[in-house]
Amino acid sequence: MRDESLMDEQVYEAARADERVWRRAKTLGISRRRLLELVGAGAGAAALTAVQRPPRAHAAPASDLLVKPTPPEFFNDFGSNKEMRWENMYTRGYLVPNELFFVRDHTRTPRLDASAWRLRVEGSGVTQPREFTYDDIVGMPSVSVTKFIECAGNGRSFFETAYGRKAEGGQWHLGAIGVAEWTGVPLREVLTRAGLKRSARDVMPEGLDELRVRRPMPAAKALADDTLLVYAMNGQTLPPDHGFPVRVLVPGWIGVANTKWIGRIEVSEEPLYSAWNTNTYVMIGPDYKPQPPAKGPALTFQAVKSAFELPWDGEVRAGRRLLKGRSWSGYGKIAKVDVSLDRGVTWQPARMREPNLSQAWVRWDVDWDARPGSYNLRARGTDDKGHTQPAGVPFNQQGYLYWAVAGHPVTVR
Ligand SMILES: Nc1nc2c(c(=O)[nH]1)N[C@H]1C(S)=C(S)[C@@H](COP(=O)(O)O)O[C@H]1N2
Ligand SMILES: [Mo]
Repeated sequence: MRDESLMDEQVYEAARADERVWRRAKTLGISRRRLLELVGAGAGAAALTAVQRPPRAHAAPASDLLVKPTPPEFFNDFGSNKEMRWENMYTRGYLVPNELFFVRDHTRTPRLDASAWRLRVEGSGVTQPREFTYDDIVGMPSVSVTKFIECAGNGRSFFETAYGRKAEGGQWHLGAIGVAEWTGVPLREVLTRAGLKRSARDVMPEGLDELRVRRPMPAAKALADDTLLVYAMNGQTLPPDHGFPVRVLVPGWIGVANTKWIGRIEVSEEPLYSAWNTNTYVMIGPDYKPQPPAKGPALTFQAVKSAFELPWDGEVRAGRRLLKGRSWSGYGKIAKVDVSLDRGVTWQPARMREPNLSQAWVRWDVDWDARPGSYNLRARGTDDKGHTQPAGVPFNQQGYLYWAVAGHPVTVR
Protein backbone atom coordinates (compact mmCIF):
# COMPACT_ATOMS: atom_id res chain seq x y z
CA MET A 1 0.00 0.00 0.00
CA ARG A 2 1.23 3.47 -0.83
CA ASP A 3 1.83 5.67 2.17
CA GLU A 4 0.39 9.04 1.07
CA SER A 5 1.94 10.80 4.02
CA LEU A 6 5.35 10.18 2.48
CA MET A 7 4.42 12.55 -0.37
CA ASP A 8 5.02 15.35 2.08
CA GLU A 9 8.69 16.15 2.03
CA GLN A 10 9.03 16.80 5.74
CA VAL A 11 7.28 13.62 6.75
CA TYR A 12 9.31 11.70 4.19
CA GLU A 13 12.59 13.11 5.48
CA ALA A 14 11.75 12.31 9.09
CA ALA A 15 10.67 8.79 8.20
CA ARG A 16 13.82 8.05 6.22
CA ALA A 17 16.38 9.74 8.47
CA ASP A 18 16.44 7.02 11.13
CA GLU A 19 16.49 4.28 8.54
CA ARG A 20 19.55 5.80 6.91
CA VAL A 21 21.44 6.13 10.16
CA TRP A 22 20.83 2.50 11.09
CA ARG A 23 21.82 1.23 7.69
CA ARG A 24 24.99 3.30 7.58
CA ALA A 25 25.89 2.12 11.07
CA LYS A 26 25.48 -1.48 9.96
CA THR A 27 27.72 -1.09 6.91
CA LEU A 28 30.37 0.42 9.18
CA GLY A 29 30.00 -2.60 11.48
CA ILE A 30 28.84 -0.49 14.38
CA SER A 31 26.57 -2.32 16.79
CA ARG A 32 23.24 -0.91 17.87
CA ARG A 33 24.55 -0.43 21.41
CA ARG A 34 27.75 1.31 20.26
CA LEU A 35 25.75 3.61 18.01
CA LEU A 36 23.50 4.65 20.88
CA GLU A 37 26.62 5.38 22.95
CA LEU A 38 28.12 7.49 20.16
CA VAL A 39 24.96 9.45 19.57
CA GLY A 40 24.63 9.95 23.30
CA ALA A 41 28.20 11.30 23.42
CA GLY A 42 27.39 13.68 20.60
CA ALA A 43 29.92 12.00 18.33
CA GLY A 44 27.30 10.26 16.22
CA ALA A 45 27.40 12.49 13.19
CA ALA A 46 31.20 12.55 13.07
CA ALA A 47 31.42 8.78 13.34
CA LEU A 48 28.91 8.27 10.57
CA THR A 49 30.13 10.81 8.09
CA ALA A 50 32.57 9.60 5.47
CA VAL A 51 36.13 10.83 5.81
CA GLN A 52 36.00 14.46 4.64
CA ARG A 53 33.36 16.72 6.11
CA PRO A 54 33.06 20.07 4.36
CA PRO A 55 34.42 22.76 6.66
CA ARG A 56 31.83 25.19 7.98
CA ALA A 57 32.06 28.83 8.88
CA HIS A 58 30.78 28.73 12.41
CA ALA A 59 30.28 32.07 14.07
CA ALA A 60 33.95 33.01 14.33
CA PRO A 61 34.26 36.45 15.91
CA ALA A 62 34.93 39.08 13.24
CA SER A 63 38.14 41.00 13.89
CA ASP A 64 37.94 44.79 14.15
CA LEU A 65 39.88 45.03 10.88
CA LEU A 66 37.36 43.15 8.76
CA VAL A 67 33.61 42.67 8.85
CA LYS A 68 33.06 39.10 7.64
CA PRO A 69 34.02 36.05 9.71
CA THR A 70 37.38 34.64 8.59
CA PRO A 71 37.66 31.22 10.29
CA PRO A 72 41.04 29.48 10.06
CA GLU A 73 39.58 26.59 8.06
CA PHE A 74 38.78 29.09 5.28
CA PHE A 75 41.70 31.51 5.47
CA ASN A 76 45.38 31.88 6.26
CA ASP A 77 45.64 34.91 8.50
CA PHE A 78 47.86 37.89 7.61
CA GLY A 79 46.10 40.50 9.76
CA SER A 80 43.93 42.64 7.48
CA ASN A 81 44.79 40.27 4.62
CA LYS A 82 43.22 36.81 4.44
CA GLU A 83 44.38 34.16 2.01
CA MET A 84 41.86 31.69 0.62
CA ARG A 85 42.66 28.06 1.46
CA TRP A 86 42.52 26.28 -1.87
CA GLU A 87 41.39 22.90 -0.49
CA ASN A 88 37.95 24.41 0.07
CA MET A 89 37.48 24.91 -3.67
CA TYR A 90 37.59 21.11 -4.15
CA THR A 91 33.95 20.91 -3.10
CA ARG A 92 32.80 24.13 -4.80
CA GLY A 93 31.75 25.22 -8.25
CA TYR A 94 33.23 27.70 -10.68
CA LEU A 95 32.76 30.78 -8.48
CA VAL A 96 34.37 31.54 -5.14
CA PRO A 97 31.55 32.16 -2.65
CA ASN A 98 31.72 35.55 -0.95
CA GLU A 99 32.48 34.01 2.45
CA LEU A 100 35.56 32.24 1.02
CA PHE A 101 36.89 35.13 -1.10
CA PHE A 102 40.35 36.41 -0.12
CA VAL A 103 40.64 39.91 1.37
CA ARG A 104 43.43 42.42 0.87
CA ASP A 105 43.03 45.64 2.87
CA HIS A 106 45.97 48.04 3.09
CA THR A 107 44.52 49.22 6.41
CA ARG A 108 41.04 48.07 7.40
CA THR A 109 37.50 47.87 6.06
CA PRO A 110 35.70 51.21 6.42
CA ARG A 111 32.05 51.04 7.55
CA LEU A 112 30.17 53.14 5.00
CA ASP A 113 26.54 54.17 4.77
CA ALA A 114 25.13 53.91 1.23
CA SER A 115 22.55 56.65 1.80
CA ALA A 116 25.23 59.18 2.77
CA TRP A 117 27.70 57.96 0.13
CA ARG A 118 28.63 60.11 -2.88
CA LEU A 119 30.86 59.51 -5.86
CA ARG A 120 32.54 62.65 -7.18
CA VAL A 121 33.91 62.68 -10.75
CA GLU A 122 36.22 65.63 -11.41
CA GLY A 123 39.52 66.80 -12.88
CA SER A 124 40.93 68.43 -15.99
CA GLY A 125 39.66 65.54 -18.15
CA VAL A 126 35.93 66.31 -17.70
CA THR A 127 33.84 69.35 -18.62
CA GLN A 128 31.02 68.79 -16.09
CA PRO A 129 32.38 67.58 -12.78
CA ARG A 130 29.52 65.98 -10.84
CA GLU A 131 28.39 63.77 -8.00
CA PHE A 132 26.46 60.53 -8.06
CA THR A 133 24.42 58.93 -5.26
CA TYR A 134 24.10 55.19 -4.64
CA ASP A 135 20.60 55.33 -6.16
CA ASP A 136 21.99 57.08 -9.25
CA ILE A 137 24.48 54.24 -9.76
CA VAL A 138 22.18 51.27 -9.14
CA GLY A 139 19.49 52.99 -11.25
CA MET A 140 21.64 52.84 -14.39
CA PRO A 141 21.51 49.89 -16.83
CA SER A 142 23.80 47.21 -15.41
CA VAL A 143 25.90 44.33 -16.72
CA SER A 144 27.28 41.21 -15.02
CA VAL A 145 30.68 39.72 -15.83
CA THR A 146 32.62 36.79 -14.37
CA LYS A 147 36.26 37.73 -13.72
CA PHE A 148 39.06 37.09 -11.26
CA ILE A 149 40.51 39.60 -8.90
CA GLU A 150 44.05 38.60 -7.99
CA CYS A 151 46.66 40.35 -5.88
CA ALA A 152 49.86 41.26 -7.76
CA GLY A 153 51.72 39.63 -4.87
CA ASN A 154 49.91 36.28 -5.12
CA GLY A 155 52.61 33.57 -5.04
CA ARG A 156 55.10 35.93 -3.34
CA SER A 157 56.39 33.24 -0.95
CA PHE A 158 57.86 31.32 -3.93
CA PHE A 159 60.54 34.00 -4.37
CA GLU A 160 61.99 32.79 -1.07
CA THR A 161 61.63 29.16 -2.19
CA ALA A 162 63.48 29.99 -5.42
CA TYR A 163 66.08 32.52 -4.21
CA GLY A 164 66.42 31.84 -0.47
CA ARG A 165 65.54 35.48 0.05
CA LYS A 166 62.15 36.85 1.09
CA ALA A 167 60.46 39.48 -1.08
CA GLU A 168 58.80 42.30 0.90
CA GLY A 169 55.11 41.81 1.67
CA GLY A 170 52.63 39.15 2.71
CA GLN A 171 54.00 35.68 2.07
CA TRP A 172 51.03 34.34 0.12
CA HIS A 173 51.07 30.92 -1.49
CA LEU A 174 48.42 30.95 -4.25
CA GLY A 175 45.24 31.92 -2.39
CA ALA A 176 45.21 35.67 -3.11
CA ILE A 177 42.78 35.15 -6.00
CA GLY A 178 39.08 34.61 -6.45
CA VAL A 179 36.59 34.49 -9.32
CA ALA A 180 33.16 36.07 -8.85
CA GLU A 181 30.26 37.34 -10.89
CA TRP A 182 30.42 41.12 -10.60
CA THR A 183 27.40 43.28 -11.32
CA GLY A 184 27.59 46.99 -11.95
CA VAL A 185 27.63 49.89 -14.35
CA PRO A 186 30.34 50.45 -16.96
CA LEU A 187 32.73 53.09 -15.60
CA ARG A 188 32.32 54.74 -19.02
CA GLU A 189 28.73 55.68 -18.10
CA VAL A 190 29.69 58.02 -15.27
CA LEU A 191 32.67 59.42 -17.19
CA THR A 192 30.42 60.26 -20.13
CA ARG A 193 27.82 61.87 -17.86
CA ALA A 194 30.59 64.06 -16.42
CA GLY A 195 31.51 65.26 -19.90
CA LEU A 196 34.62 63.22 -20.63
CA LYS A 197 37.02 65.12 -22.90
CA ARG A 198 38.66 63.44 -25.88
CA SER A 199 41.92 64.70 -24.45
CA ALA A 200 41.40 62.81 -21.16
CA ARG A 201 44.45 60.67 -20.49
CA ASP A 202 44.31 58.98 -17.08
CA VAL A 203 41.47 57.95 -14.77
CA MET A 204 42.14 57.42 -11.06
CA PRO A 205 39.49 56.01 -8.71
CA GLU A 206 40.17 56.77 -5.03
CA GLY A 207 39.13 54.75 -1.99
CA LEU A 208 37.47 56.07 1.18
CA ASP A 209 39.72 53.93 3.39
CA GLU A 210 42.31 55.48 5.74
CA LEU A 211 45.07 55.60 3.10
CA ARG A 212 42.75 56.68 0.27
CA VAL A 213 44.23 53.96 -1.91
CA ARG A 214 44.24 55.11 -5.54
CA ARG A 215 45.90 54.00 -8.72
CA PRO A 216 45.47 55.42 -12.22
CA MET A 217 44.63 53.61 -15.43
CA PRO A 218 44.72 54.94 -18.99
CA ALA A 219 41.44 56.31 -20.38
CA ALA A 220 41.29 53.43 -22.89
CA LYS A 221 41.12 50.83 -20.07
CA ALA A 222 38.58 52.96 -18.16
CA LEU A 223 36.33 53.04 -21.24
CA ALA A 224 36.36 49.27 -21.86
CA ASP A 225 32.94 47.54 -21.84
CA ASP A 226 33.84 45.36 -18.85
CA THR A 227 35.56 47.95 -16.64
CA LEU A 228 32.80 48.42 -14.08
CA LEU A 229 31.61 50.28 -11.03
CA VAL A 230 30.53 47.21 -9.08
CA TYR A 231 27.79 47.07 -6.44
CA ALA A 232 26.96 43.34 -6.35
CA MET A 233 29.11 40.22 -6.02
CA ASN A 234 27.85 36.72 -6.81
CA GLY A 235 24.27 37.97 -6.70
CA GLN A 236 24.58 39.65 -3.34
CA THR A 237 25.06 43.23 -2.27
CA LEU A 238 28.81 43.92 -2.43
CA PRO A 239 30.09 42.95 1.05
CA PRO A 240 31.88 45.62 3.14
CA ASP A 241 35.25 43.84 2.95
CA HIS A 242 35.03 43.74 -0.85
CA GLY A 243 34.27 47.43 -1.33
CA PHE A 244 30.71 48.31 -0.29
CA PRO A 245 28.99 50.37 -1.51
CA VAL A 246 30.89 50.57 -4.82
CA ARG A 247 34.25 49.28 -6.08
CA VAL A 248 35.98 49.25 -9.44
CA LEU A 249 36.53 46.10 -11.51
CA VAL A 250 39.45 46.33 -13.95
CA PRO A 251 39.50 42.90 -15.63
CA GLY A 252 42.84 41.14 -16.02
CA TRP A 253 44.77 43.83 -14.15
CA ILE A 254 46.54 43.52 -10.81
CA GLY A 255 44.35 43.50 -7.70
CA VAL A 256 45.15 47.04 -6.55
CA ALA A 257 43.62 48.51 -9.74
CA ASN A 258 40.28 47.22 -8.45
CA THR A 259 39.79 50.08 -5.99
CA LYS A 260 37.35 49.36 -3.17
CA TRP A 261 35.02 51.84 -1.41
CA ILE A 262 35.47 54.50 -4.10
CA GLY A 263 34.42 58.07 -3.28
CA ARG A 264 36.12 60.05 -6.02
CA ILE A 265 37.38 59.56 -9.55
CA GLU A 266 39.98 61.93 -10.90
CA VAL A 267 40.09 62.29 -14.68
CA SER A 268 43.13 64.08 -16.04
CA GLU A 269 44.61 65.36 -19.27
CA GLU A 270 48.04 64.76 -17.73
CA PRO A 271 49.50 61.43 -16.58
CA LEU A 272 48.56 60.72 -12.95
CA TYR A 273 50.80 59.33 -10.23
CA SER A 274 50.23 57.99 -6.74
CA ALA A 275 52.27 55.93 -4.31
CA TRP A 276 50.62 52.86 -5.85
CA ASN A 277 52.13 53.29 -9.31
CA THR A 278 55.49 54.82 -8.32
CA ASN A 279 56.65 53.15 -5.06
CA THR A 280 54.61 49.98 -4.93
CA TYR A 281 53.13 47.83 -7.68
CA VAL A 282 56.20 48.56 -9.81
CA MET A 283 58.99 46.11 -10.60
CA ILE A 284 62.18 46.85 -8.65
CA GLY A 285 65.19 44.58 -9.05
CA PRO A 286 68.39 43.94 -10.99
CA ASP A 287 66.42 43.09 -14.12
CA TYR A 288 64.27 46.24 -14.09
CA LYS A 289 65.10 49.92 -14.74
CA PRO A 290 63.58 52.88 -12.88
CA GLN A 291 61.05 54.90 -14.86
CA PRO A 292 60.90 58.28 -13.09
CA PRO A 293 58.88 59.30 -11.23
CA ALA A 294 58.30 55.54 -10.75
CA LYS A 295 60.96 53.28 -9.22
CA GLY A 296 60.37 50.73 -11.95
CA PRO A 297 57.94 49.61 -14.65
CA ALA A 298 54.34 49.80 -13.41
CA LEU A 299 52.34 46.58 -13.38
CA THR A 300 49.18 46.14 -15.37
CA PHE A 301 48.12 42.61 -16.40
CA GLN A 302 48.28 39.52 -14.21
CA ALA A 303 50.24 36.63 -15.72
CA VAL A 304 49.38 32.92 -16.11
CA LYS A 305 49.16 30.84 -12.93
CA SER A 306 47.85 27.49 -11.73
CA ALA A 307 46.82 26.07 -8.36
CA PHE A 308 45.78 22.67 -6.99
CA GLU A 309 42.61 22.30 -4.91
CA LEU A 310 44.63 20.70 -2.12
CA PRO A 311 45.75 21.68 1.36
CA TRP A 312 49.13 23.41 1.27
CA ASP A 313 51.76 21.06 2.65
CA GLY A 314 48.92 18.97 4.06
CA GLU A 315 47.86 15.35 3.86
CA VAL A 316 45.56 13.41 1.59
CA ARG A 317 44.52 9.75 1.76
CA ALA A 318 46.08 7.16 -0.50
CA GLY A 319 43.93 5.85 -3.34
CA ARG A 320 42.65 6.60 -6.81
CA ARG A 321 41.36 10.11 -7.07
CA LEU A 322 40.84 13.05 -9.38
CA LEU A 323 43.59 15.56 -8.85
CA LYS A 324 41.90 18.90 -9.46
CA GLY A 325 43.05 22.45 -9.97
CA ARG A 326 42.50 25.70 -11.82
CA SER A 327 44.54 27.92 -14.16
CA TRP A 328 44.04 31.54 -15.18
CA SER A 329 45.52 34.42 -17.16
CA GLY A 330 45.02 38.19 -17.14
CA TYR A 331 45.44 38.21 -20.91
CA GLY A 332 42.62 35.85 -21.91
CA LYS A 333 41.58 32.20 -21.69
CA ILE A 334 43.62 29.14 -20.83
CA ALA A 335 44.45 27.01 -23.86
CA LYS A 336 46.30 24.10 -22.23
CA VAL A 337 47.37 22.78 -18.83
CA ASP A 338 50.02 20.15 -18.14
CA VAL A 339 50.53 18.40 -14.83
CA SER A 340 53.57 16.61 -13.40
CA LEU A 341 53.29 14.15 -10.51
CA ASP A 342 57.05 13.50 -10.39
CA ARG A 343 58.67 16.89 -9.77
CA GLY A 344 58.74 17.91 -13.40
CA VAL A 345 60.29 14.78 -14.93
CA THR A 346 57.22 13.75 -16.91
CA TRP A 347 54.15 15.81 -17.84
CA GLN A 348 50.62 14.88 -18.90
CA PRO A 349 47.86 17.07 -20.31
CA ALA A 350 45.03 17.84 -17.88
CA ARG A 351 41.37 17.62 -18.93
CA MET A 352 39.81 21.08 -18.91
CA ARG A 353 36.22 21.49 -17.69
CA GLU A 354 33.69 24.08 -18.86
CA PRO A 355 33.29 26.95 -18.49
CA ASN A 356 36.61 28.44 -19.57
CA LEU A 357 36.15 32.21 -19.30
CA SER A 358 38.60 34.91 -20.28
CA GLN A 359 40.34 36.63 -17.32
CA ALA A 360 38.59 34.21 -14.95
CA TRP A 361 39.84 30.59 -14.80
CA VAL A 362 39.39 27.06 -16.07
CA ARG A 363 38.99 24.00 -13.85
CA TRP A 364 40.97 20.92 -14.81
CA ASP A 365 41.78 17.44 -13.54
CA VAL A 366 43.97 14.37 -14.03
CA ASP A 367 43.63 10.83 -12.70
CA TRP A 368 45.94 10.17 -9.80
CA ASP A 369 46.63 6.83 -8.17
CA ALA A 370 48.02 8.42 -5.03
CA ARG A 371 50.47 6.07 -3.30
CA PRO A 372 51.85 6.85 0.15
CA GLY A 373 54.80 9.23 0.07
CA SER A 374 55.61 12.90 -0.18
CA TYR A 375 54.92 14.76 -3.40
CA ASN A 376 55.72 18.06 -5.02
CA LEU A 377 53.00 18.46 -7.64
CA ARG A 378 53.35 20.83 -10.58
CA ALA A 379 50.91 22.39 -13.02
CA ARG A 380 51.83 24.51 -16.03
CA GLY A 381 49.24 26.63 -17.79
CA THR A 382 49.36 28.16 -21.27
CA ASP A 383 46.95 30.89 -22.32
CA ASP A 384 45.44 31.59 -25.72
CA LYS A 385 47.92 34.41 -26.32
CA GLY A 386 50.80 31.93 -26.08
CA HIS A 387 52.09 32.70 -22.56
CA THR A 388 53.30 29.51 -20.84
CA GLN A 389 54.29 29.42 -17.18
CA PRO A 390 58.11 29.43 -17.15
CA ALA A 391 60.43 27.39 -14.92
CA GLY A 392 61.57 30.53 -13.08
CA VAL A 393 61.17 34.32 -12.97
CA PRO A 394 63.69 37.05 -12.02
CA PHE A 395 63.63 38.35 -8.44
CA ASN A 396 61.87 41.62 -7.70
CA GLN A 397 62.04 43.37 -4.35
CA GLN A 398 58.32 43.46 -3.62
CA GLY A 399 57.61 39.99 -4.92
CA TYR A 400 55.10 40.69 -7.67
CA LEU A 401 53.95 38.37 -10.45
CA TYR A 402 55.54 35.08 -9.44
CA TRP A 403 54.07 33.18 -12.36
CA ALA A 404 56.65 30.39 -12.72
CA VAL A 405 55.58 26.79 -12.14
CA ALA A 406 55.37 26.31 -8.36
CA GLY A 407 55.76 22.98 -6.59
CA HIS A 408 52.83 22.06 -4.35
CA PRO A 409 53.98 19.95 -1.37
CA VAL A 410 51.55 17.28 -0.21
CA THR A 411 51.87 14.02 1.71
CA VAL A 412 49.86 10.93 0.81
CA ARG A 413 49.10 8.57 3.74
N1 LIG B 1 40.51 51.37 -1.41
C1 LIG B 1 41.21 50.24 -1.48
N2 LIG B 1 41.06 49.46 -2.56
C2 LIG B 1 41.76 48.31 -2.66
C3 LIG B 1 42.67 47.91 -1.66
C4 LIG B 1 42.79 48.74 -0.50
O1 LIG B 1 43.52 48.45 0.45
N3 LIG B 1 42.04 49.90 -0.45
N4 LIG B 1 43.41 46.77 -1.84
C5 LIG B 1 43.65 46.41 -3.23
C6 LIG B 1 44.36 45.17 -3.40
S1 LIG B 1 46.05 45.24 -3.19
C7 LIG B 1 43.73 44.02 -3.83
S2 LIG B 1 44.62 42.63 -4.16
C8 LIG B 1 42.26 43.96 -4.00
C9 LIG B 1 41.68 42.84 -3.17
O2 LIG B 1 40.29 42.77 -3.33
P1 LIG B 1 39.42 41.94 -2.27
O3 LIG B 1 39.82 42.36 -0.89
O4 LIG B 1 37.99 42.23 -2.61
O5 LIG B 1 39.74 40.48 -2.49
O6 LIG B 1 41.64 45.19 -3.62
C10 LIG B 1 42.34 46.35 -4.01
N5 LIG B 1 41.56 47.53 -3.76
MO1 LIG C 1 46.93 43.30 -4.04
